[in-house]
Amino acid sequence: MVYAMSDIHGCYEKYMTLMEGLELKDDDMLYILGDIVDRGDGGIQVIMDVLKRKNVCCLRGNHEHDALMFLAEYAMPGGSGESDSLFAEFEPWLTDGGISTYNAFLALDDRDKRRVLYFLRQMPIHKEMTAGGKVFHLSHTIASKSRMIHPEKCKLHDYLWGEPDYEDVYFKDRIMVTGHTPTAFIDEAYRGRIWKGNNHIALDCGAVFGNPLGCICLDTMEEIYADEKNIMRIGMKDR
Ligand SMILES: [Mn+2]
Repeated sequence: MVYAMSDIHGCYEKYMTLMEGLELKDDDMLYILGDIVDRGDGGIQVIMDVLKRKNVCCLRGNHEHDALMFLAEYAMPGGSGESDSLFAEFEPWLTDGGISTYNAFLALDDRDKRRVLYFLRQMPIHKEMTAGGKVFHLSHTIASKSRMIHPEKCKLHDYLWGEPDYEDVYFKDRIMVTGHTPTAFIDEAYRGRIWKGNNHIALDCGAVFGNPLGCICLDTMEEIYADEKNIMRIGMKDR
């Protein structure tokens, strides 16, 4: 089975509850579509857990991108040191939850710091894969349809900060799977739930804003939700 989730944003307990409920088998695959880090306190813990697992693939979100730029430059031995200008440049990231990742990173030993930076650096930007006979395009976010129908012209920015048109079908033969935009912003009735429609699947349930962390099985369209302690499954007939 192939699973996808997104926007853990440091919610380590919800992530662990979900992972215990999923019980990934050797031939299962879990894609995490970015924004593992920032806001909540446990983003680095989630990365350390992912590093122990073989069948989890993490795509880059805008928060990983900023974290990598800042941490590699500032928080490593031989970096630029206490630079006020760097702090000023990354002030939007630090105040949008980056400070919790920065503090957790500083607490790591040098070996783990290097492992985390390597992890952040190698994160793919987007993936296309097949599950249950359907083709899925996975990325943290996507830009408007008019840009995405020319993937050869798309830039990194489109996949990290793009604003999808969820009312538009981008491709008849593939489903665009994204995080980044909390589903309550697409339809308030879907607060805390995965949103599906128009060949889109939107995964960001807003876990860090008090909602469950959502995960979808792309083979069966089963939805799995976790809070800090409990797991809830919404069956396949709910497609
Ligand atoms: Mn994001």
